[in-house]
Amino acid sequence: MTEFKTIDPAAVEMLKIAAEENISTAFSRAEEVKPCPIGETGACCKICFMGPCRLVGKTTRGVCGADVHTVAARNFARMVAGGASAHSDHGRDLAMTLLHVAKGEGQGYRIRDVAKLHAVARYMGIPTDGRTKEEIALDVATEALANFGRQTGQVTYVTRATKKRQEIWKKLGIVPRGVDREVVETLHRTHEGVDLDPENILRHALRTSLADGWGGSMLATDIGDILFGTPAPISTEINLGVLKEDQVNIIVHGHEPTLSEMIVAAAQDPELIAYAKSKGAKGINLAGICCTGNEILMRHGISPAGNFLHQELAIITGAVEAMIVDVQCIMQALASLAENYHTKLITTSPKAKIPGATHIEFDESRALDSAKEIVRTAIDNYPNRGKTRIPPIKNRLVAGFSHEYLNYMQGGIYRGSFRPLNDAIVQGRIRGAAGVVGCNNARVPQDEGIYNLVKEFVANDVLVVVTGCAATGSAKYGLLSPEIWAATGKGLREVCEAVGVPPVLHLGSCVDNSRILTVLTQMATEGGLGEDIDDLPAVGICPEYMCEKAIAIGTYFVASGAYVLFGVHSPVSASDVVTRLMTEGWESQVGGKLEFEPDWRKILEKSLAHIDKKREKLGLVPWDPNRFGKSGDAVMMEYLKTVAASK
Ligand code: NFS
Repeated sequence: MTEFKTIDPAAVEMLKIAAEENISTAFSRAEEVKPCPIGETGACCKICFMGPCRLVGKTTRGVCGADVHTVAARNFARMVAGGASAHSDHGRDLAMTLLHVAKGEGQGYRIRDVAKLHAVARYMGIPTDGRTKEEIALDVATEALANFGRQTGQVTYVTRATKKRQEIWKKLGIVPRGVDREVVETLHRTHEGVDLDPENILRHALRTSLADGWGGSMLATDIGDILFGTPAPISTEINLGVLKEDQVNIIVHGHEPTLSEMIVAAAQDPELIAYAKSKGAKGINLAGICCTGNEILMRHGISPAGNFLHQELAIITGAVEAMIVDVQCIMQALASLAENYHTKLITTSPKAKIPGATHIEFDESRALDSAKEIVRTAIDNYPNRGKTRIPPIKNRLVAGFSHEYLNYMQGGIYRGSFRPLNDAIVQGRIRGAAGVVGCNNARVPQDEGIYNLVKEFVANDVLVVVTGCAATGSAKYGLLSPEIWAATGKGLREVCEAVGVPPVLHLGSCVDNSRILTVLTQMATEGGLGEDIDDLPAVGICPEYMCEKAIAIGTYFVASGAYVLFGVHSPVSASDVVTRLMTEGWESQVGGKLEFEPDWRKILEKSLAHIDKKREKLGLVPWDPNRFGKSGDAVMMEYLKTVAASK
């Protein structure tokens, strides 16, 4: 490790400059601001004004008598509600956009993927025969919006889970009704003096998380695909080296594709390109940060400039004319940082303003015009650029794996299924599957856990799916490029070569973790690997979680039956009761469990042990690293060499 908490050489280069110029970043602030040792463990209660009560040492109860178990459970449930709100509000916004498009409003948007619209309509029981796409879209948007305010019944997509899973949820009383209802109920239950039983609080946390995973997030993914296209493999470059010396560099940062899609369109507008040239630039170069970066990467091949901890570093290059942000994961520090450079920080959402930033509200009714106005502001800023220092560091990556594409690649349009994947797992060519997802966290070395885990999984014949900042954190080091083949286990390599996919599949942004739910459900129902997600030899890992959204995601994977491991530290470590409820307790109730383990090596050990245990339980042959590798491209190349030599 370097003196900086990152394994990324591009980040190191920028952090050296920041140190020389006395510029503060999240990396330096993480050294200066120590985490509160009480809040960090979940032992601080600040939900009423007799406190805050800090339940440490001899203090075992707060003024109201709440013990540390109730306090830690309440804190955790509120994190789930916060995370579920963020992703689900994003889903709601997309449903609103679809509604506008269906009504012929929403300038610049259209229904791009009619096949996906029909598939979603089928999930929702909406008729499609003889109807226009606008008529169908109107019903789909209306049904999607009903998921938020529904008071009784269930969110529409509950029926997409396996029958067994639906039964488990029903029996436990955690079938999510409406997104808003579950979130509000969490806030009510965790208000002072309401639900004081940790087990009962945590059970509702499961329900709230399900409203996110199988509700708001899944709708966000589906409607995003309808409006902007379902992703298919696409290749480009990644890291700060994608910024261009001679072009207007615009970074879109945040989450909702409604904004970034229009910025993509505006940046390709010939008039604006000519305008950029009139200012002395050779063109307009768009790059992404965080999940909005993943959205436009997946659908347009726009290069990501980095993940969460790169947002400040991009500005320090001095080469960014504008950073355009909407909602989520946007550091307040960007505003004061940008004052040191010519970069304009432009906020666009009425929900998210930052003191010191320029606010240009993105108006969806005239979306394209709004986007053009924002891009023009960036171009106007190009002549103000001073010294630049773009690190010449980038890597190639392949992204764009929707679950539809995964299905298609395993047999084409007519015979697409998950059979080949399931068979490969049954035979032991593929040992199991791992999802590596989530954020960067300035408290731990940037990308270290993500990189090492993905690398080791692949070497051990574990197929990996990645999303969010973990996807970016893998791609920056070539793990999503052909370079990875040499380090891939023999069995996994054979399968991937036969099917024509890499061993690390980029499934998109964090709302697209819902794509993983769909993939896992499809694997479970395909046959040969049990009946439900908790039967699969699979794990979910969030090595560097940073925010509440990650907690909500982890929780809905557990509620869906997955073994989930988080890095960093446990936000409930103050309570052995809560820790046990989330592990043994949840495992007995829903088949999945949530553990926190700061050391990535231990995460790896536990993951592989879990995968092997599930293989054994399914009665599959034990994984043997040397059993396969006698076919495939690598062997063919060797064979061809021998043939050539013998001539
Ligand atoms: Ni996910 Fe996306 Fe990144 Fe973490 Fe933030 S961008 S929604 S929360 S930091 S992965």
